[in-house]
Amino acid sequence: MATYPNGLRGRLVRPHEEPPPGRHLLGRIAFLDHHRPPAVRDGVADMGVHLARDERALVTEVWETDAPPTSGMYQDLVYAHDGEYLFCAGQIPEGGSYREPVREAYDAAFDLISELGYPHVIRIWHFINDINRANADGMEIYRDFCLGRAEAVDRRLGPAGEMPAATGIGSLGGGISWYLLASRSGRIRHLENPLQVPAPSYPHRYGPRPPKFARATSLSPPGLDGAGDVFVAGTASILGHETIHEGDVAKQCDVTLANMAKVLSRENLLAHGIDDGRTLKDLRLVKVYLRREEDLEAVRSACAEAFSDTAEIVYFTVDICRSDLLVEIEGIAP
Ligand code: 3EB
Repeated sequence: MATYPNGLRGRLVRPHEEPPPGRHLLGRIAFLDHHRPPAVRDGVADMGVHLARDERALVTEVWETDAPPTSGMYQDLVYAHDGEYLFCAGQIPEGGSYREPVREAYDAAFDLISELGYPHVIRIWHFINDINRANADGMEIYRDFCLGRAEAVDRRLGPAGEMPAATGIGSLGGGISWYLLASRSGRIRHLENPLQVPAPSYPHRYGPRPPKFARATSLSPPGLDGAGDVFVAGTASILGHETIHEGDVAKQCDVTLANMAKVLSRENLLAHGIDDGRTLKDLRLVKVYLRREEDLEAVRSACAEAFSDTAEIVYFTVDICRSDLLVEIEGIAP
């Protein structure tokens, strides 16, 4: 189980499992076989994401900290904050176009972050139903989503505004479910991967506006050296900006793992001014997304070899933002 030096820790648990003594539940994301709207449930900021095809896949992600949180609703978002960390989650109902509702959802989250005073966004996840399908105007839903996100980010942060590590992946229902973590005083550094074009600089052929996220984000307590916790974004078989090894899941796994290793490497952290390093064996709370159920054994054996025996790893069969991608992996290296 991952223990983060700064008090924030994510864990995968069974539903209704209580936090350890002295720890508090900041937020809860249940991966379900249906979706569940964002709400405060039993005093906890909670949302259910439709990501499980059957009961075997049900799992709950909890974010725990050292201080008791205050929770509530802000517009359509559920949130909780403890003085140092903010968790916030929302769902955008299924619709013919996501550009505007995504812009509005991001606007609401930016407002919440500034009102409550948690300016450093650490990590964002987006689960997008029918991600590869066309919207009402014939635009792929992922591209439609990226358009709204880019406009919201431009408006708040300007065109050079930096966004944290993110995941943008398919889901099985519920429109777009998304959540984020932010910090009040933590030191946030966004990392890129020298093997990959930064996503915000992807060329136009991938959509009218590029995806806005960093390859990884490091969260360290102020005043302490080192990388702290490194949140690695959803990572895939992309070199430069191009998908590599179309149709070959084993090779896509290899490139994905090599990309993750590169982002975490001492060489890369040094290039970002951080005197530290991580390896794949440090990763915890690993989420693996695969497009085809039949690839599970191949992906599982690649991951078993790459990651630590003690890492928590979950597998979800969902669509991935590019139709030629078969696998995407994320994790956290404390
Ligand atoms: C990629 O590297 C794969 O749109 O927020 C990974 C992580 C991907 C996040 C997002 C997309 C996103 O382009 C896709």
